[in-house]
Amino acid sequence: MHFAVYIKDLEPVSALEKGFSFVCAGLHQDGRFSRAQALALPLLNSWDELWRIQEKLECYFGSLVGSNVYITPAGSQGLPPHYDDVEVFILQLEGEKHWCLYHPTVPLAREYSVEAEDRIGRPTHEFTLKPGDFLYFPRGTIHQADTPPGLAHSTHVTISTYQNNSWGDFLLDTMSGLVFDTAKEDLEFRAGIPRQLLLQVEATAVATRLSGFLRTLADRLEGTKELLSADMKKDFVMNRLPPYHMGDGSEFSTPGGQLPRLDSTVRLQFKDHTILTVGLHQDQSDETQEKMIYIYHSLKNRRETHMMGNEETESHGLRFPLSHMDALKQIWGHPAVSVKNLKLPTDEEKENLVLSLWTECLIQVV
Ligand SMILES: O=C(O)CCC(=O)C(=O)O
Repeated sequence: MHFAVYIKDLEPVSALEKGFSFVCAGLHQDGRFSRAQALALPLLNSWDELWRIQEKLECYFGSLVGSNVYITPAGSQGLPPHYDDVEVFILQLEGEKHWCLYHPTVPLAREYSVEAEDRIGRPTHEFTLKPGDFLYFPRGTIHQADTPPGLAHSTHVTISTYQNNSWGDFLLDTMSGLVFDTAKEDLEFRAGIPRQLLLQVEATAVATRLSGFLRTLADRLEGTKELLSADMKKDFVMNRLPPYHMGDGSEFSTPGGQLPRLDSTVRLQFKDHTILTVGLHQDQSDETQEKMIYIYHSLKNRRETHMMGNEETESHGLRFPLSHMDALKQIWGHPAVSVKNLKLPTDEEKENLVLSLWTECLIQVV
């Protein structure tokens, strides 16, 4: 039998006494699980440490990074054999944990699933982690773990990333924009589908027709400089952690240093926390939707809403017309640029651009 409880408000110590394993997600979110945090706090320097690690990893991978802490009593097992939809990094914090890893039944799985004992075969790897040991296994690896009998319970932190971050996801994210753009210029894409097509059961003829459209899209894609991202970029930047900081974080919300002017040289700061993307004008409801440049950043994100994906999460950033792309690429592509050399027609536009970026704390005068 496997027993695991996911902690929300439950008292972790009593869960352990009852022989349950407990799993706590989001411990880096200050104050969210005060009892569980108090129990496991001595194992890391602080929960801020988890914030620091996860934030660094989000910059490195360019993908959300979550964490769970698992505390399992001696002589027990929390979860049955299963695989996850994420890349998994495990750090053993206290006690020991015995692990068995198996060949995936679904390599690079896109979902979590329990796997029946009779389907998993013999372990490919079997070992025991001790405090300080670190383990990585790829998405889809079947695994199970138990705490050996004895006195001590086991505590480990699992850090995971790359959920819904495959080429397939990226294709889905960019396809609609590409079709939208192509349809503006290609009459064939705007032609009506045959009468009663939606009622047809036989798909062969339609599939042949669609593959022709896909070839057109592929050719067009070869020469595309800007891809429209539907959600992936924005979702990442909105849901990720803010930069790690010790103080009140005012350097991310209040612009500092000299105000940029035409004769200034400026440089981008917090590049790892900023995304530049092209999207459709979100306030326009008519059909002639215009493309705009969106700059999103995570400087003002809150730890408390990390990966919560709820409606309260707001995006922070700026919007510019496409005509500003070259100037923005200059700022993004060079360590420092002189404002008067920016590729914009007027000095006023150059100054306005750098002022907007400075107000959002994205650039500084050097
Ligand atoms: O400790 C366990 O029972 C399983 C832990 C696990 O699946 C994980 O850390 O990914």
